[in-house]
Amino acid sequence: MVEKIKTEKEPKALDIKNATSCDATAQMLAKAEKDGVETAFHRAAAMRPCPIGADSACCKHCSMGPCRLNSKDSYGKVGVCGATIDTIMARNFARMIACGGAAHTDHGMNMLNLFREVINGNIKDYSIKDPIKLQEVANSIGIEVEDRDIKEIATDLYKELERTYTQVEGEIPFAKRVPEKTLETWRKHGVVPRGAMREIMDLSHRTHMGVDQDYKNLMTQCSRTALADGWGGSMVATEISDILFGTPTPVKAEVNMGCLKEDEVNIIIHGHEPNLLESMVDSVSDPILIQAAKDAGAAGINLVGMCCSGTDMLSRHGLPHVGNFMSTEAVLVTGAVDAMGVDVQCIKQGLATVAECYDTKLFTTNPRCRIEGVEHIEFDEHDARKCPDAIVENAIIRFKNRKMPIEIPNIKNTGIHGFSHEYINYMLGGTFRGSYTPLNDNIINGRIRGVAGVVGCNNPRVKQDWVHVELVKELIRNDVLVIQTGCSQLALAKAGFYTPEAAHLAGDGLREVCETVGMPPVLGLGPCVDNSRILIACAEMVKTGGLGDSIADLPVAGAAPEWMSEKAICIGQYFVASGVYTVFGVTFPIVKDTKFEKYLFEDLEEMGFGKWGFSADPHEMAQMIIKHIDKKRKALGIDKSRERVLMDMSDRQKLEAA
Ligand code: SF4
Ligand code: MSK
Repeated sequence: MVEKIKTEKEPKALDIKNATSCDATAQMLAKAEKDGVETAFHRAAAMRPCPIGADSACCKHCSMGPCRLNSKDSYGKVGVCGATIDTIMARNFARMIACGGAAHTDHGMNMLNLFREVINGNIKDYSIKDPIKLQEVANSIGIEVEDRDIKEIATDLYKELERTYTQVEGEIPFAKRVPEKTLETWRKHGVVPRGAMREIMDLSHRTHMGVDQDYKNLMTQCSRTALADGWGGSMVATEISDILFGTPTPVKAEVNMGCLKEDEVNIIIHGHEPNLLESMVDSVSDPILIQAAKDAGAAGINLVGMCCSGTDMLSRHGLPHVGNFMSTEAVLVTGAVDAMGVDVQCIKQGLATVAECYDTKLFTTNPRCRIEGVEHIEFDEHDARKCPDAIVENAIIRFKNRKMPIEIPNIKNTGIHGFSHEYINYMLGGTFRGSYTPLNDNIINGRIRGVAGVVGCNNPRVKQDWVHVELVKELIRNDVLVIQTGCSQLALAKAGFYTPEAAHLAGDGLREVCETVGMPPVLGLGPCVDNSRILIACAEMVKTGGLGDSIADLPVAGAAPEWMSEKAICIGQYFVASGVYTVFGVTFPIVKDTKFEKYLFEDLEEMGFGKWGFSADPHEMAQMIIKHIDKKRKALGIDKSRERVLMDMSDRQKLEAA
């Protein structure tokens, strides 16, 4: 029996039914309680969020404070230095963007370093798997590709993309992919990014005590920094991962905790950088290690992904995925996990205690992310098998000595994942004349009302997965095509929306398109860093024509209904700065009825950007998005076409010919 964890205070009872709509997680939470084990769900129930902190109206940027302001006295009171509530909120918002952007761009820079070492022949375990993608990316930023060998192109691409991080003047390379009118707006407002290091440093400096005390000026640098992530660091991470590991194409895959196997050595990799998981695939396929597992009495080695690097491998290779952010502790409660390796981002420190309770071997692998008391086996791509092999060997030992009773929820969901922006092109336009024209045409003729990116985290302050699923249900029912990334993709995959058959849940127009093409009404594009794929899809829609001249003209919107991380705020800001209406759920880190709120929720749109929105209710959120899409359709003069969406035979033939 698992020893009961000592907590300072007994947690308040958790209402499991209202904590999660993921049945596997609910089953494991009930088991955790029986076993006396605490998870983030229990800690959230026991810990009330600080109301001042939640509104981001508390400043502790110097030791004259902390200074707390709130809406009641927001304009009658200032901090000791005189900072107003708008300054304090904007500075706190800016720090979230700087930190969230740093996480993505550091990940991207690591991928670029890996790319350089592969090109130079210093890393032999990886190679360029997708030379066509290499040529396309190089071509998109003006690098000559005709009659040149791959190594030459790759070397030039590396040098050019390094500027994404380091350049101190001028525009980052991927600014060339931005639609001209959107770029004009950026230039007008001075937000075209330089290198991410420069922008993050600049923004962090401004938030220091006694520097930028004009919320509008701060927000300009927030946009510039966030864009250095979306069209910079994150986009590099996505494109280099595709070049090195292959561009995703649709693949059938299984998700949920039922992917664990009682008679096999179960290994979970959880985090964000795909290279560790790529090398794990080699380790678990090694005949010597497989034999070692069999000698220990196992039927084999079962490698599964979790969180975002798991979503990356799910999309790219169809590797099974056992759950999203709020299930990372719960999955250990099965007792079936022999080892879990983690790299960076969204790794709860609480995993250490839960792993100890169930005798699971937990390993940190990245120098940036160590956890007190957890064994560290550093992953070094120059010797890429050392760390994964050690994780497998430890997992086999744990399997051999399993003492824990095992309970694996018997729940698995099959679906189609791996819809890169390139594949959307081929799928809708055909292999020989890939194009976004059929997508644009179906939006113009009203079969598809618009497109919504529903992305982001789980948050134990709301019922896990429920807000994602309710929002998406409502959107597709109203003919809005949904594209997804991150933990949101997993929420909908677990709810069974990733099959072509789920088209019956869509409105008539979207259903017709899905049935004709054979696609689900919800398309998964990969991990949270791959939100950059959504930006490229938006740029392609503008380039294809018929839907306006800038991203701000498109009938599209974004949502992160269960967000929790600073990365999510940075992502939200780069979508807003790119021209997209972006609605967040759970809570919004500002005080209502302030100038800063009006700036984010109204003024930015008037300046030619997108704008922020907030609702904790998925149905209201859906209506806000639909209203916005309809507003854009009206401005484009295509609002009447939805009245003529019923297909006749010639319409259907046109779709099929595409
Ligand atoms: Fe207070 Fe100003 Fe110091 Fe912030 S920077 S803690 S508002 S005195
Ligand atoms: S893992 S950032 S909880 S999407 Fe990318 Fe999920 Fe959000 Fe982490």
